[in-house]
Amino acid sequence: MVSCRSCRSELKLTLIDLGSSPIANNLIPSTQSMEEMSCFPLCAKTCENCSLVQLSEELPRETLFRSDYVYHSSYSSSWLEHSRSYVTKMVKFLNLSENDLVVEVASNDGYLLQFFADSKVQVLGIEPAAGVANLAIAKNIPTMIEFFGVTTAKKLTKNPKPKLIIGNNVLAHVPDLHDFIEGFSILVADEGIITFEFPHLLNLLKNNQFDTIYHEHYSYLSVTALLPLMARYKLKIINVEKLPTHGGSLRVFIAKNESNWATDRSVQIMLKEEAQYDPRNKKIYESFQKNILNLKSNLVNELLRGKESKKRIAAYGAAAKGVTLLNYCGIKSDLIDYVVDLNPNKQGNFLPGCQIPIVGSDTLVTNPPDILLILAWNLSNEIKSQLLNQLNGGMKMLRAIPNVEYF
Ligand code: DWN
Repeated sequence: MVSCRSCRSELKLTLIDLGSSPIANNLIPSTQSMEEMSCFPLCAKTCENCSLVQLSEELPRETLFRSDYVYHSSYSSSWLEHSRSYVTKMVKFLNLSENDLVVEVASNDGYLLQFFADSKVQVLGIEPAAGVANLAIAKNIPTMIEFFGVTTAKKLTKNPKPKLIIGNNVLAHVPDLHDFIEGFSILVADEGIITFEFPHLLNLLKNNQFDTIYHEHYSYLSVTALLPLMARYKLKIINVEKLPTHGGSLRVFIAKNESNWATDRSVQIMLKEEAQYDPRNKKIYESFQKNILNLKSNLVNELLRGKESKKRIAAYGAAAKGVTLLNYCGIKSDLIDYVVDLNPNKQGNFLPGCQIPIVGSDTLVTNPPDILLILAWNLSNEIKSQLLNQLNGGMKMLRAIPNVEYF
């Protein structure tokens, strides 16, 4: 990419260059496989015009969201709870009933739409990764297996227009933002609402969340960058909510410009807050780069110290962000024996690049570590509550984000 995927300005400013890294969710079945060899540049640039942060190189979406896509939304109980409470809120807010249609784009395994279906609201999922989409279909969640954009939106114009369209953690995953947003503007009812949730760039910058930079995430989002993109398709952001999920996310509410929905003051408040941490500001991006280098050296030194004093070290959560962290820091299976993940589709594989085997939680009992590096730091509380026995037995939990520390 030489130009911004939103405003098309030339991209000159580097926020951070993480070298090259393998595709985070393409786990490898064996350390000998050819796929293990493939690494691609991982460099985030900032658009000096519209402030959108984005990867400088773009991999084809078909390479990333394959039929065997391993991220299943239903493996976190706190994420399911978050989804359930959103549904309760939206059913009340929009007075949704069996006559209304709710569409979710990137509906994964039906983790969210199942709660709307329980409330008797009509639902439709759109999900390109066939494996997870078929799990939703098996739960009776009607799901179209395709990438969303103008073509899909036009196919659906014969249906009643959805009163609500949802895009949770999908905006970052879209190479062609114009086609995607135009699709929403075609599909949504005149007085309908669109909600998007996405990890907030502000937290990435403030809390050193550089590990959320990987090829699947083409963009890193803020209200500042989204406003002009929405305006181009006659859409307005009417409300912004802060969420604790994924290390601090935003939920934005969007409506048609010509609708009766009024814009809440939360939008202006957020723009002011973002201006304090603008990625175009030299002071901000230079200190971010310095922090990431410090973090790398602190983490490697801490693990080496552990190894020297004969501690057994393992990791928890074969999260996509863990692949960025470990590969950027050059941490491999010589330092970390294994990584635990509850998702059976991940177990038996290896993290790409660093070649660490993924195992089930029983290994924590059969081969207990002294130090457990939590890669899914966004789910720390949920994970900690499962590991009380091991923690009482002396195991220590370590995290790298926002800083390297035991907790
Ligand atoms: O945008 C994305 C975000 C929203 O989710 C995707 N591109 C992919 C994914 O990112 P991630 O892989 O970094 O997500 P998580 O949710 O941090 O992954 C956590 C991993 O840990 C999952 O594989 C499930 C696993 N897990 C576990 O083994 N035991 C999770 C919990 C809560 C547990 O108790």
